[in-house]
Amino acid sequence: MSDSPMPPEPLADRVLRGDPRAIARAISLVESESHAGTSLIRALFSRTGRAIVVGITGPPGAGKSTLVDRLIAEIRRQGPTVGVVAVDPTSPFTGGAVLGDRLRMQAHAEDAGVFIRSMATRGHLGGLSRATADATVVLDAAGRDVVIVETVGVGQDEVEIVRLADVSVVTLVPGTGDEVQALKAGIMEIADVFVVNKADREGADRLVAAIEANLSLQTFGPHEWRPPIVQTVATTGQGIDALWATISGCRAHAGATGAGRERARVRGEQRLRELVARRCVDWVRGRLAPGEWDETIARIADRQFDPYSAAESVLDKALSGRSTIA
Ligand SMILES: Nc1nc2c(ncn2[C@@H]2O[C@H](COP(=O)(O)OP(=O)(O)O)[C@@H](O)[C@H]2O)c(=O)[nH]1
Ligand SMILES: [Mg+2]
Repeated sequence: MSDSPMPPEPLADRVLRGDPRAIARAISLVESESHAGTSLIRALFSRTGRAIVVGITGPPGAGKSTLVDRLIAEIRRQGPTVGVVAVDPTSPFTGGAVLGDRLRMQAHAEDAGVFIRSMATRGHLGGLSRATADATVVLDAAGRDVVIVETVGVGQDEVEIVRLADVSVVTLVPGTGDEVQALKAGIMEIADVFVVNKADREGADRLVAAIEANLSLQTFGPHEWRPPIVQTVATTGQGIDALWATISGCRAHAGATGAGRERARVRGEQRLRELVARRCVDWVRGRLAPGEWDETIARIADRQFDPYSAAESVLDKALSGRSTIA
């Protein structure tokens, strides 16, 4: 018998076993953009692709968190396990949204079949979508049957996050001009399912008609998924069973028609492009004189340098190994 202690079980193995503390640690690692986080994703990635990833987006206050809370209850009632990543860019400033989400979802705290995590939103542009994508990898690898990503649909980062979902749910509310907002944000094009939440309010039918009118402008092939519109009252749970049935139906449709495979390919390309682009930028920056990158940005801001010429200039310098400031 050896008296040397057993080596600690690798984090990846603990994640694969579904250990909640390992999941939490793993998500922190991928959030910190550390080398350890990257290694972890490398180890886990081949073990993913089983979970259904559902993106829930929409303007602040649309009732997304309330919907997610109800969806969790409905999904758990049917048996599957759930992982949730809640992303709210406003939280670092107000501190309110994330806390509210936490409180609401504490109802599930006793259920080992539910794992909920709020994402910090600090970091560079695109960092949020990358970290969120990696968090879904962790939850998928950990064996969560359904992974829900809640995000405020306001910017490019959020659109990117929605794109990583198998099923994207866009939440709108009557009487708020949301339909116009959604069109502006380009959210309309990425919706697989529309939710008209707060259907207890006046104007729900008008909003449904507006979305319908919008959809009728698009052409759908005979085997193409046409986004259904589901009316819900998240506070009472009304329509939640129909919403979950619609989400499941969308996923089944994607599997049957090959649309899911195509989406996975698009997603793969997107992630590859993003990582290659980031490395290229880092490489270029590394070949410039100290401070030259920031100085170039300042010159663009001051309108002394147009962005096209600036890009060409830094690329030329990096490729030729020369720098004006050096
Ligand atoms: N009347 C009504 N209020 C709702 C409904 N769903 C959510 N709310 C309320 O809307 C507010 C914002 O909800 P929340 O889930 O935090 O929205 P989020 O910002 O989209 O996550 C809360 O006060 C909810 O209680 C609904 O269907 N009807
Ligand atoms: Mg919320």
